[in-house]
Amino acid sequence: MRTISGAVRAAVCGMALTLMAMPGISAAAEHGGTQHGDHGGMKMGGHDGMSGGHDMKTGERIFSGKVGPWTGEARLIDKKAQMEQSGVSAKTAARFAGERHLMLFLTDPATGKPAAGVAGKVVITGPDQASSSKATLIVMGGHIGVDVVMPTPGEYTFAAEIESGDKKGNASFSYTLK
Ligand SMILES: [Cu+2]
Repeated sequence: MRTISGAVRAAVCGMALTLMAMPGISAAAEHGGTQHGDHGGMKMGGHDGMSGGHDMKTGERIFSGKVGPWTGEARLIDKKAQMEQSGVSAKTAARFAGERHLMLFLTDPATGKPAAGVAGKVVITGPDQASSSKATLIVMGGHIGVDVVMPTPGEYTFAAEIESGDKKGNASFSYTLK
């Protein structure tokens, strides 16, 4: 087993994971406009101050292309910068230093609508190549995502595996942190 060093760490919000693991609730989130409520659940898991608006196409686009049968787009949000923009104190924003939020948007090319029922995992490898971590992508309204800690500058690679029923797709992309 590979050791996960401090260089790459994917933080998964346990609360959201629990909620999303229950099919009834995730279905309600898709149809009932309760996405923001679900992100309220994330708040309890420590994402305080994260507004429900992160489902919009915010952040930086780091990938765009085919992911198996879907059209995919990956975006990365700098949480500290987002916090600063939201007007919280510098001290509060500083708590998010090094934290990014990875979002994957998958759409069905036939309908242009978000792909239903997608789940996935992503392996993140840090600049030193020696450390990597595997994280579960959690359903969050219109995207699947996870918080990623990226403390050191350099190139990070992301290898995502997505599935929905018998459909599967892979995407690999990288991001250079300055
Ligand atoms: Cu999200």
